[in-house]
Amino acid sequence: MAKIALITGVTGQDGSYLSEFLLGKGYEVHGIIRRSSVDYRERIAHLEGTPHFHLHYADMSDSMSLVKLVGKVQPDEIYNLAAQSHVQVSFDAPEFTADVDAVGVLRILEAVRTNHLEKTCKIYQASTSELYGKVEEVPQSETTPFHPYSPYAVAKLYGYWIIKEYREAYDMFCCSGILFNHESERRGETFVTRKITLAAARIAQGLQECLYLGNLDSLRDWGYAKDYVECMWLILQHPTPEDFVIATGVQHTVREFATLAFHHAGIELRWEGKGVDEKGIVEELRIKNEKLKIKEGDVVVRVSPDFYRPTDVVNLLGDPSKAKRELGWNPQSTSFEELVELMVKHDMQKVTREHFNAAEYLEKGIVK
Ligand code: NAP
Ligand code: G4F
Repeated sequence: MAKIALITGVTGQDGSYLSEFLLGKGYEVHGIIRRSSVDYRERIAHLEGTPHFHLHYADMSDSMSLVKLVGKVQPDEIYNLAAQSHVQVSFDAPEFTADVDAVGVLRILEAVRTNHLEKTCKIYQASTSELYGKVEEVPQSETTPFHPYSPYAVAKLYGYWIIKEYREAYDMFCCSGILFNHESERRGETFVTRKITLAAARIAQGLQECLYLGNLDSLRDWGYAKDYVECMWLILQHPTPEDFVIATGVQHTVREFATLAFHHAGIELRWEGKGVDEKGIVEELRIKNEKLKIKEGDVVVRVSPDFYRPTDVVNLLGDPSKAKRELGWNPQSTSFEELVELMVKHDMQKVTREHFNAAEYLEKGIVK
């Protein structure tokens, strides 16, 4: 009998990779989608219609929908990935963030108990390095104290503790993966890495002149999302329910990410100034394109305080020793350099495909 997995957040970056991973392992995969006026399912469009992949309408803010769905699907494993996952947005929509990211976890746990599945259904909770927030030690491990530093992180802290509570109170197999930032070609376009790779691709193709960013000094431990979803599964296959830090153990600044991304787009940057006055300037152009709007010496990156946060987490570096030792997971399968390169390559092609092909068709009168 194939194992049955239920994924909340199936339309997101991680949900899409996890679906592919579990289908590859022979699972029957069920995913929760929510109603929206625009059906945004680009990341899982290639899976729709394949056998063993099923989508259901429900919402993390709607207990009844979750209870009914868990009862219908009878999952062996639940991967709770659904969240309002943008830290800056959580300052603008803190109540919604708490409802989905904190109480939503409780609703999943209660849906499992209501359906009397607590002894058979394992639950993975998408916890986060944001829990360390205003960090109390570097690097951060499973024993580092938490100090959440945004409404998002505070909501996720509730999720972390309620998972632990149900594990201890009801002997449920539920665990947290404390995942550090992980990115990919499917990363949401307003997270800093994807914002940079898309802008570098647009600037290199003459479609944008300048990229505006916030805190360039912020340090992150960035890994590749495709590598990280394997860990979610490994955590639920571990003999005992435990929490794990998942990270690469290497950190870089936002500025370093931008320098490397522009390099792969054919633009060498140098940096001048400090704080809001810092600028990324074109040192050398290695691309020839008559549509290009920039030349050497032009400013292509500026700082805008609009992207500063009321409180910002600035020094994340994970210690993945436990995951390496107990799960046999390799934190360095994809290096930082490989990650940046693959994201830029993808976005260079995406920009060409979406813009120039359309423009060419328009010029030739193919599309009216
Ligand atoms: P993401 O791309 O933003 O995806 C979030 C998913 O949650 C989407 O499928 C979204 O659906 C769904 N969702 C949001 N609100 C919902 C609601 N009320 N009901 C049902 N579904 C809802 O996030 P991700 O990067 O894949 O991250 C997955 C999880 O890991 C999140 O919980 C995130 O907080 C956590 N995490 C991420 C990272 C990271 O670096 N990526 C690191 C640590 C932890 P729509 O498509 O309909 O919006
Ligand atoms: O890419 P970010 O928005 O990711 P952040 O805040 O680290 O959150 C992501 O990772 C968490 C894991 O640690 C997840 F839990 C969470 O769900 C999400 O996936 O910002 C990274 C850093 C921040 O310090 C931010 O201040 O980049 C800085 N930054 C600088 N300029 C910017 C920008 N961030 C964004 N989004 N946009 C900017 O223009």
